[in-house]
Amino acid sequence: MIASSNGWWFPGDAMSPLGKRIDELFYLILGIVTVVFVGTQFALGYVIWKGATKKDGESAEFSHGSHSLELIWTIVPAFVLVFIALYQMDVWAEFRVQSYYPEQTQEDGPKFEVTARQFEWRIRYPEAGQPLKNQPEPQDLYAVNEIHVPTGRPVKFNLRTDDVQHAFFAPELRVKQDAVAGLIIPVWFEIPVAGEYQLLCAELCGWGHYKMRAIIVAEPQDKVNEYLARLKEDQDFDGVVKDAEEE
Ligand SMILES: [Cu+2]
Repeated sequence: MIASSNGWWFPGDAMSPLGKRIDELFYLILGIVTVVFVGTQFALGYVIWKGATKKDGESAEFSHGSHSLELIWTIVPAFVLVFIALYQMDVWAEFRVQSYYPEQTQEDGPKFEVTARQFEWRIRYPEAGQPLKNQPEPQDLYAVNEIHVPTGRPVKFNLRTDDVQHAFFAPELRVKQDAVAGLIIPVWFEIPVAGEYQLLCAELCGWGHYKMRAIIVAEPQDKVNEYLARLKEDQDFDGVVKDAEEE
């Protein structure tokens, strides 16, 4: 608890609802491990103390091959592991299994595509009002190392890679997903609070791996629309300055 309150483990509080549940799982497992660790240390200390205070002439007790001990330390951990496996299943499904993603993401479909490449993140948005296609469309909008998403609603996007394996890692959102060559992987997150969030590459992908940093800007939907409109303006700009023409 000391480490977490000082921020040594997590980069601050989880900024997504699913991230909070992932943290809870983390603390549950940490609690179980703590109990086991303290328990075994005490047991070890007890055995050492027993041996050290043994009276002369008292023979040691050999427990090697004890059937009941073997049973206990097989069955108890098995129960603990099965419990964790069952307990975390809904979080896992919501995180990774597309049919369990929030309903809104199923209705909306992917909002943009993120393509990792050595060494940057390329973002492709469909034209306003159009669905995202897997093949680029002429009216698509492009950005590099900056993603704009609306706050307060689950957002799904497609993750791919142009070259080697990368990993989409948004530490504050507790999202980490590999980008694998040849696959289009749907990922989702939800950010309730407007702000800027980090995106890193979490797969050593080459000499410039450390440079694969980007920001996720969470803002109200109308701000996102404004941003996309600006992108479109920039992209459609043909280099001809109208004012100069008139002079
Ligand atoms: Cu990378």
